[in-house]
Amino acid sequence: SKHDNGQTGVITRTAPKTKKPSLYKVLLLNDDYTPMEFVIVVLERFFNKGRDEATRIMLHVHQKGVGICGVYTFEIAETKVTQVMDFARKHQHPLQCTMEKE
Ligand code: NFA
Repeated sequence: SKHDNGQTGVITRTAPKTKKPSLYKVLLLNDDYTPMEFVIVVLERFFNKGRDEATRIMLHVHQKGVGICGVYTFEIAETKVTQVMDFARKHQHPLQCTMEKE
């Protein structure tokens, strides 16, 4: 926007202010029943992970209890959570997916 330099009256232009969106981590939680293969498929299908990265994240969740699938703006993160929860329910697995602000 234009700003008047008070001393000289010279009009300068600064960059229009943009605001960076808040980011949200999408998390998977471990449970005792969801098959490892199903979790790998979730990471491949909904988080665009390759087989090796999907396996690494699944094993991290399995061993630590929780893990990050990706980081997104609010609306994208919310959509991922809904997609994963719907997919897990459809296949009758108790897998839980949540999001938290970074
Ligand atoms: N703990 C599950 C099993 O042993 C695998 C799993 C991993 C479930 C990551 C949920 C998330 N079958």
